[in-house]
Amino acid sequence: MNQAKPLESKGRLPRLIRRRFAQVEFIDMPTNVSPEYKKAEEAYRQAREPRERLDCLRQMFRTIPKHKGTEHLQADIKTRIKQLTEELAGPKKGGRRSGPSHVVRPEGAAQLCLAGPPNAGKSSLHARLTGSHTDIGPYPYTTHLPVPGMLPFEDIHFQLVDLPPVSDDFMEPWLVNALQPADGVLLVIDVSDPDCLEQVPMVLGRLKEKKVFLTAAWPGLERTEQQESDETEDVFRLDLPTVLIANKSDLDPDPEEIEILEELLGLRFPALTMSAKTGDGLDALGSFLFRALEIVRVYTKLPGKPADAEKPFTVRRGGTVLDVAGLVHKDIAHGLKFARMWGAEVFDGQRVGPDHLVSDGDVVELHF
Ligand SMILES: Nc1nc2c(ncn2[C@@H]2O[C@H](COP(=O)(O)OP(=O)(O)OP(=O)(O)O)[C@@H](O)[C@H]2O)c(=O)[nH]1
Ligand SMILES: [Mg+2]
Repeated sequence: MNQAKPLESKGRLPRLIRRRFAQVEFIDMPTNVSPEYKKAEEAYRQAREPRERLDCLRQMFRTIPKHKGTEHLQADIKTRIKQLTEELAGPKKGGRRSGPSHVVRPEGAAQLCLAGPPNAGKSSLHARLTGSHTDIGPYPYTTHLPVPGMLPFEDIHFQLVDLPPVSDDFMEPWLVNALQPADGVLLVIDVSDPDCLEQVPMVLGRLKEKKVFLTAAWPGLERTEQQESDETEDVFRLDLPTVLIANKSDLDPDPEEIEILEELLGLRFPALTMSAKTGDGLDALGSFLFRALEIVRVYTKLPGKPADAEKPFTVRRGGTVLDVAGLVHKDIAHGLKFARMWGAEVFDGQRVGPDHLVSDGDVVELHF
């Protein structure tokens, strides 16, 4: 079974994790919104596919109470419906519409987007890490469209999406949409370029204008920053855990450079130093992502047969037997009665219910 399908549980868990870190209340929410609206909003938070998000937005617009107190929100919802509709329609080519072109459907254990200033080496890293043929050029603005690729790590893959740059002068209007399904961001900088001191705050600022917040809060890492407690939970706010990738270390091999840079910028992102040219430091990315995203691999088996040791299904810490069943097939999840499990936290063949939490390396036999 292909492991690159964990859409259902990925849709839920990262947002749960985001909410765990948000620790905030709906304090600016108009008090008289209907339960239908709240339900639509919750569905929007969990939706990852553009079409699903559009349906949720329409439902939000239908159910939001139409009065003065919600005018801003109504306008915001309308704008997003318009943007997403256009995005889904794709470019008009001779009257024929060609579908969504800028949002990459998540595959593998998690989706990570490469973002950063022009010419930092995003595409060079993407090509080396995933074997993709994304365009690389010695000049800025080489990349124009998202390019997906898979980074292998042990027996799983992470999906890396190469993106066009963010600069003071220009940012593709669809770039923030492309970030919506991501589980995290690789913020790539050219560590040998003194301009990166201005570029990092510029990138953060431009994304923040569009309500995308790059944070140091990876679920599997110790928390290093306090979420701004006066922030209200805006349904359109997107918090993305971010790792700073200090690329081109071959041109500036001072190992302390990145710490100094973070100190100067007042940043707390975890950082990895790499060179797309020499390949130095590239190996560290897979294990970092595995740990920081708390990926849990689960191997399935049929009664009386050995486990499929080749291709695990992946969930996040906090995922259950039912989540795994959902990845195998939605009918199996619906009809799931119990599972037998083998692993570190259970005795061999233990019978467990659908809500039982899974741990990395568990083997499950689903009974439905
Ligand atoms: N020395 C050195 N050069 C690099 C490294 N990574 C990328 N480059 C060079 O930097 C230039 C830009 O590389 P790209 O990978 O196209 O950069 P990008 O960030 O994708 O650029 P845009 O798509 O324009 O945003 C190219 O000339 C690469 O060969 C590196 O680690 N070391
Ligand atoms: Mg590029």
